[in-house]
Amino acid sequence: MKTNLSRRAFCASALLVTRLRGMSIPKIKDVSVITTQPAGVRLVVVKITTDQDGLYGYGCATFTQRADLVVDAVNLYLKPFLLGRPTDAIEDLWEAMYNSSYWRNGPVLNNAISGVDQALWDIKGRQAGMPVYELLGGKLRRGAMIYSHAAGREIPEVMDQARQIMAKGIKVVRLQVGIPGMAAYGAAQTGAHTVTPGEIQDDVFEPGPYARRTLELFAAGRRELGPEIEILHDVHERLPPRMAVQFAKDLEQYRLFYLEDALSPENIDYFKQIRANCTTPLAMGELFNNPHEWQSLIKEGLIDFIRVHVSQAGGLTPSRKIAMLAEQFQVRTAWHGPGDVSPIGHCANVTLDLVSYNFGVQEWTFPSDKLLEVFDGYPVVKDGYVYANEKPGWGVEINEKAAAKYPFGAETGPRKPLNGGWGVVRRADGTVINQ
Ligand code: GCO
Ligand code: MG
Repeated sequence: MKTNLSRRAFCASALLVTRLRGMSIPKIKDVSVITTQPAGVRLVVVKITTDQDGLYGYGCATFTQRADLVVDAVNLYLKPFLLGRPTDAIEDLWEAMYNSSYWRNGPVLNNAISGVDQALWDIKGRQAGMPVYELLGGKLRRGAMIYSHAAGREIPEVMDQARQIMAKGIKVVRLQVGIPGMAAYGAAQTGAHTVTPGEIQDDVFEPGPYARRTLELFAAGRRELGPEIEILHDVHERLPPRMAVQFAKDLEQYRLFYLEDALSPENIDYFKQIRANCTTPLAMGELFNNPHEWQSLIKEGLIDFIRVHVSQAGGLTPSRKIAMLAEQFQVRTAWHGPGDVSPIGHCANVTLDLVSYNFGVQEWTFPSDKLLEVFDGYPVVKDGYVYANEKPGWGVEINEKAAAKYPFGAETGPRKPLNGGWGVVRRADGTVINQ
């Protein structure tokens, strides 16, 4: 009895809105998933088609290590749930999807919800004939400052890459260097040891050699690249907490723009100790899926940059709220922007960068030709700033025929059987560590 009443009231108000607006509210006619890996990384994009000809939208749902599970979450659970519903009720649908699984805040379901959420914002922008940033109150800045990655097996290689990046007018550079005989994050591997002869080869990493070599890297960075360039580094949660406190302190002299993921989500309590021991700016968040992970860090001012992966948080709708919370506590944004974010996701990042007063920096991945063959409308970078493409919605069109040319499964080598997933990283004694 009660449900029918609210559904009837809901439809009646929709009719009233249609009459008042003089245009009908589109309904969700189909929900489909585009999977492609033109740049070798598995990307997942949700497409929502409406009952109005030519009106559809795209959203990023990329969780590359478990991409197929996100596809199933959309097809098996969100599609039947969404068909026939109005596309304009974005917040309502977000809450409905979020609560529909009862258990919530996980990487697979959040990415599936994100794909739908971002597609609905795309539809609303296309309907309004405006870029999504206009729907969020318009630009606070013309473009968003980016950072780019300089990496190499040896320090001189990293310095050369950094100079090339600086020559393009880019003002912030991430520095990562390999560790001889080990598997460092963000830099070319220099030969993995096998822990147990004859068994599967797992990567080996030792925190001591990594920390010492990275300190040499930043000494060289300041010496060779000068005091002005902003430099940053990603620990990728590879240090035991006590060492992370020491490392952040030892790096203080090199005036980093920020130090990222010095701790794993499981050890965020140690941020208090890093704060108590040094002034190195701290960034965290790409691994967060649950509001409890970011709220206390932001409210207690234990980080300076929030680095959430927008689709891992559930899309544009929740990420906007994270940005607004962070603004109240002087925490700036640095949305996660690696190669395992689709071009749609990069557009969502840039949109948030332009409309959030507390914008900090945007991690940027430059597109390959194959990626541009599939995705048209990738935001453009000029003199170290990325600009919106100024087209309605996200302004991205997908060539689905080209997307089909790059199906999942192109991985080679020991990763092939892992379906885009990652292997294992171990200490020299065989202990498994965070990736
Ligand atoms: C970064 C990240 C990435 C992640 C990757 C996981 O700062 O860009 O740490 O490199 O490791 O996105 O799939
Ligand atoms: Mg990172």
